[in-house]
Amino acid sequence: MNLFSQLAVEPTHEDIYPGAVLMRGLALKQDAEFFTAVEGILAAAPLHHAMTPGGLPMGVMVSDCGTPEAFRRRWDSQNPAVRRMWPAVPRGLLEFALRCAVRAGFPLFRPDTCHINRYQAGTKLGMHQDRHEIDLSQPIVSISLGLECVFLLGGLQRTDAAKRILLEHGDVVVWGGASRMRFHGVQPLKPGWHAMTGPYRFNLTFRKTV
Ligand code: MD3
Ligand code: FE
Repeated sequence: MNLFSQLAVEPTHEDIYPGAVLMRGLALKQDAEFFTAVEGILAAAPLHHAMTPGGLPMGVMVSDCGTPEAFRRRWDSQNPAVRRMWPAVPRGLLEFALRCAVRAGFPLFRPDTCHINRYQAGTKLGMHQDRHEIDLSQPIVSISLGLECVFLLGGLQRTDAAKRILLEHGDVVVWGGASRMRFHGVQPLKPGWHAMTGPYRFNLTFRKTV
């Protein structure tokens, strides 16, 4: 654990690359409120295994909340895990995501979904681009809760060298502009225990998808 980041009085503001802003600890003051909101979402929209484009189950478990319009765009008659309408994005989370985007220089961010990833020991996320959203001028806001991970941030080509970034409980990253289409992934999670989330890491990503 990076003790410095947990003890810092003020959140940081680090430009990793143009358009990629890391604000360590920005969610710490409201971490319990946010985790309670996550538990509420998961009660209404249970976690299920993410599927590869080829239809194979992935290690990471996922859920979503958001608007009916966003749900309709994502709804997949082939995927029995997602039958029910999504719950709305909880107001506290939505307002926080908007404030994060403004801080990072994206005052026009209008998210319609919050996607939840849950990792446990050994779960990884291979290098990929997020290209399913329609309006790529809109950034993605991400909040990490629970166990730390090593995040890999690459370039616009899959083979570009990647930076390794430690993401810890309470860290917020905004990805937009020239960094929106960077390849990225998560290294296999190390086993551990977090006082709030137990053996898990949660990542919330707020997006505009419609
Ligand atoms: C970097 N999630 O759900 S944070 C994903 O930690 C995803 O669970 C990771 O990648 C996680 O798709 C990473 C979010 C993130 C989202 C979009 C990005 C990082 C990004 C776009 C460009 C660069
Ligand atoms: Fe991604």
